[in-house]
Amino acid sequence: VNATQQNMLKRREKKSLNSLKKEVNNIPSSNTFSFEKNLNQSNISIIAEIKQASPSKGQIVSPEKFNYQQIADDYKNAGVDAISVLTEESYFKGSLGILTDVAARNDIPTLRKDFIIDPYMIYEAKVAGAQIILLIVAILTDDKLGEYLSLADKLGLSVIVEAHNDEEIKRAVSARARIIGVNNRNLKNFTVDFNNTIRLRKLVPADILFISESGIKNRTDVETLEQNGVNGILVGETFMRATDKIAKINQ
Ligand code: IGP
Repeated sequence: VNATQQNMLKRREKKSLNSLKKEVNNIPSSNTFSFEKNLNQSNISIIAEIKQASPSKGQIVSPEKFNYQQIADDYKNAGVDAISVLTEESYFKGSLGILTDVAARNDIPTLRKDFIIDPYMIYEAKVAGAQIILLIVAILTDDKLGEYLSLADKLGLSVIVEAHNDEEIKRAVSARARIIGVNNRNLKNFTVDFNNTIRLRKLVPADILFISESGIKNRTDVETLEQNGVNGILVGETFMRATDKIAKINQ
């Protein structure tokens, strides 16, 4: 086994569920749910994403320019409400290490952005320092969705429940999601459509917080969403490509 292989093995060496549970018990319960309280206020909240690559866009920033600590500092200085960190390794080139570092460096709530399909990943998010997780309705059964929502609640994690169509919105509402996120990007053909999001907003009871995700490029987009009752936006690529992130966020 050469050095690179050794590193890869080390990286993939996972903690047992039991040791994760023990670590969770030692985390002080400060700051819990502060993101949700923020999202409930009248001005639109911004979740800025740290993402090196994506399936639809390939490499977004070169690995040499992917200084995630600097990016997190810029997001913090721009006054964003939360930082989303991709932890999925194959398609988005993310990692749990990035999330852990970003969460440790500042007090802004962090979101574990991944395809969560196991309670293990929820404990992992908590131990990494996340305050929010994403649960995608399309990849979970009703039972799992309910189970993961209660686990998150127990651990003091907020959940953005991602839905794409009428049926999934209904499932998210029945599961008692407090925050629903609609992805403007159609995952089958990668096209971006705000109209679908605006239509779905009307199906969600007003007391459930609503986040619009993906493809948001400028002030006009934000105003359109704001006028249609959106509480928060999730922006990745546009901020990742901006050389002056603080200026772009405050534009
Ligand atoms: C950010 P964009 O177009 O601003 O880079 O999109 C975010 O919405 C997107 O990364 C996303 C995502 C997801 C990624 C939304 N839902 C689920 C992975 C898994």
